[in-house]
Order: sequence, then structure tokens, then C-alpha cells
Amino acid sequence: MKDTQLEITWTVLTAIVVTILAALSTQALMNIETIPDNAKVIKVEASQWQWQFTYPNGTKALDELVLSKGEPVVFLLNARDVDHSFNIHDLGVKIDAIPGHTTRTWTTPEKEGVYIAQCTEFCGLAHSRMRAKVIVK
Ligand SMILES: [Cu+2]
Repeated sequence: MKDTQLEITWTVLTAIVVTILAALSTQALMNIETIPDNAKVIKVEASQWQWQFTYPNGTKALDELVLSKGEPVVFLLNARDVDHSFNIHDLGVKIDAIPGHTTRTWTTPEKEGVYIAQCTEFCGLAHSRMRAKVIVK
């Protein structure tokens, strides 16, 4: 095989691999950004040192969140005092809660169970106790 043929072969193979990776990456990114239309919106307000959840019907709960298995949920976050960060590690949720600014993320819990939401932004003396129970049923 001549050098030219070899170079063309490697160039074409590389281009095919890069194209496949680009297509897979684009597909993955589109899945991340697409919030399902039927997602339930839950407002989350952080304050030293608790989480307040407001469900679509207006019901509020402190430090306990109940989600339905297989039901997509959008979290709209705000903070009352200082920066916090809402992290439900096992559900792939992590986003900052910032005073005066609404942040947003979403998830679909796929497994029943009890999970922990933990603040992951140092927000004061009781930061480490700023947890909420997350029940998926
Ligand atoms: Cu904190």
C-alpha cells in the first residue's frame, strides 16, 4: 500500500469515528435539555438551614419531598439568604440556589426508595445538617 493510500484511509476512518462521536454527543445533549411536557413543577426555596418545597397545588413541606416513581419533575430553585446548592446525589440532581435568581433542573426518579437531599454549598454553621428526606413512591 502506498503512503498516499494509507493516509487517505486513516483520514477517512478518523472522519467516520469523529462523525459517529459527534452524533452520539449531540443526541445525549438534546436528551439533557429536553424537559418532558408533563413534568410536575416543584418550587424549592433554600434558607439557613432548611429546604422548603412547594407542590403544584400550593402545598408546602419542610425538609421532606415526596416524588412519584417514573414521573418527571422540574425543580425551580431560589434562596432566601445566602447561596446554597441542592444535591440529590442518587437522582442526579445538583444545582445552586441563589438569592434573587431562579435556577432550574429536572429529573425522573426511576426507583422507589428514600434518598437524601443535601446542601453542597457551605452556607453557615449548620450547613452540614441542611438535609431533606426525598421519598420516591
Ligand atoms: Cu449549605
